[in-house]
Amino acid sequence: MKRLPQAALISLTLAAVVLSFAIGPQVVAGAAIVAPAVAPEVASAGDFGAPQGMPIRAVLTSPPFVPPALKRNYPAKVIVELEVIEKEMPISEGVSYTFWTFGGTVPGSFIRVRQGDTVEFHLKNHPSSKMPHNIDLHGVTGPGGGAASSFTAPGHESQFSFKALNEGIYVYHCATAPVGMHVANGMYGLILVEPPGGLAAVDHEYYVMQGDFYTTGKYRAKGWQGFDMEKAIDERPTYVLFNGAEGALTGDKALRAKTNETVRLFVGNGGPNLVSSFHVIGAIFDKVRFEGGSNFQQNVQTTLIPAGGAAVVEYQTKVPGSYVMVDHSIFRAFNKGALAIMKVDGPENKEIYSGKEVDSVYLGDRAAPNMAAVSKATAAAASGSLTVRDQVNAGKALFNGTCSVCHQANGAGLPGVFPPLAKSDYLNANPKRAIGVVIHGLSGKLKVNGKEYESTMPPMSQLNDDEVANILTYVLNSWDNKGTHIKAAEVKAERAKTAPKTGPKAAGEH
Ligand code: HEC
Ligand SMILES: [Cu+2]
Repeated sequence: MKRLPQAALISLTLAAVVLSFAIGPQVVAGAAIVAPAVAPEVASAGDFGAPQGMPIRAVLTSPPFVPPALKRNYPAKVIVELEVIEKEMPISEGVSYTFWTFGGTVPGSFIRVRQGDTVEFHLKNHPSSKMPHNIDLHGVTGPGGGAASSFTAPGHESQFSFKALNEGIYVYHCATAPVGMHVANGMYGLILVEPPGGLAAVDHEYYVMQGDFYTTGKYRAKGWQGFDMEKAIDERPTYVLFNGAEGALTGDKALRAKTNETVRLFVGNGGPNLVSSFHVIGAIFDKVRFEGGSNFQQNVQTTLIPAGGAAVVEYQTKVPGSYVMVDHSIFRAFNKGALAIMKVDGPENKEIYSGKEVDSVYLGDRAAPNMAAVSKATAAAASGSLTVRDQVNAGKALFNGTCSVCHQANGAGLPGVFPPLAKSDYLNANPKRAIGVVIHGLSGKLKVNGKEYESTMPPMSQLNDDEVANILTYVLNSWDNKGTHIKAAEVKAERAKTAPKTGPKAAGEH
């Protein structure tokens, strides 16, 4: 081929492309210059004849796991049995929520079939359920995607069949009225319809799905939280989460890989309201099948995943460390929970990256969460047995990542910029005044331990009353400070007041 003139080469290439559409990808094998925008594994059509062989029971997996590749070369009858279970589960540390689930998890069980398969779908609704439910699979061709045929009362089962005509990654969800409420309670998942030749082999496949949640209480307000219909209609989520709970994919539940491995993420977005700007900090997606379609995009930093949509994201791990997955609508990541971690182990690769771990910079209290101390304090407060020790332990976990960014982990501050909290005469002269500093922020001239500061501390109003009380109790009992303690009720009273003007300008004014 090398000796052919340019024009001949181009026409040959074009012929190969045309042929590949007419007959199949095998025709162009070896023609490396042809870089079709269509993955070779998706170009072939399915075989849509009658199902062959014995019926097969589908393997379903709970997130973040994905059933193994099918490796089947004929269309079969595949039986899927999925049970709806309404259950209370943690949505954040010390916070519980009554989720409605497909298979007991949020997102629901992952389903994997082959293009051309006839799927016999059995939807059960557990007898303990209070609501009827159904299922709409976006991989179904037919009105309602199965919803009309699958309305199932508590304690009942319904059945319908469909042929998986189109390959791809599809969202399924409940479509029982009020639909938004069923989806907001966690009723969604993914079904993969493999192309007949399967997907290219990779080292890891994981299942991650985003959803937005609406609770009556504030973010991280402890105890059981109900669904808030008004917030949902206004599209003001309390939580935005991967896999249904804050911390579902962090700490020892982080996704794992080794260096120089290939990773494939099936990333869905259940919504009900938000569109996800899915991003992995420190990784570039080698390949994205955006919107779950057949075309792919290469070298992608952030991919948009619509509500009720999904993408297949692939990359190679090269440098070890913690890779933080976020919705890059970034308040969702750091203030509503949309944060997951993939931990990559292996030898350093200084040629590609010379730096250090991302943990402390990006993650704060989410890197090595000791949120158990926080829920212990909450439980103790509820039962009236809260000790200063409980508050200090909880406060320490919260201080790191909230206050330590500026005042430093040892409370020493930064000369001329952030005043010290350790042995601070300003703090110790009037410990209760610090409540207002945290809630309303502080700006203007300030003297701490003989040194002048004129800067701005933003209000930390995202913290709830317990959190502020515990953080300040920790601060006041550390680094040779005076050692009093602050009660949640005192924080509540201070919050009710309007922000006082401190010095020449108040926080937020310029
Ligand atoms: C973004 C940086 C930043 C963060 C985060 C921050 N502070 Fe501050 N803090 C400041 C600055 C700057 C001042 C001084 C403001 C001024 O000059 O008027 C200050 C002042 C203070 C003071 C009074 C002065 C002193 O040293 O005693 C206290 C108390 C305090 N902060 C506590 C906290 C606590 C508790 C947290 C966490 C809930 C926190 N701060 C988070 C920047 C920050
Ligand atoms: Cu439902």
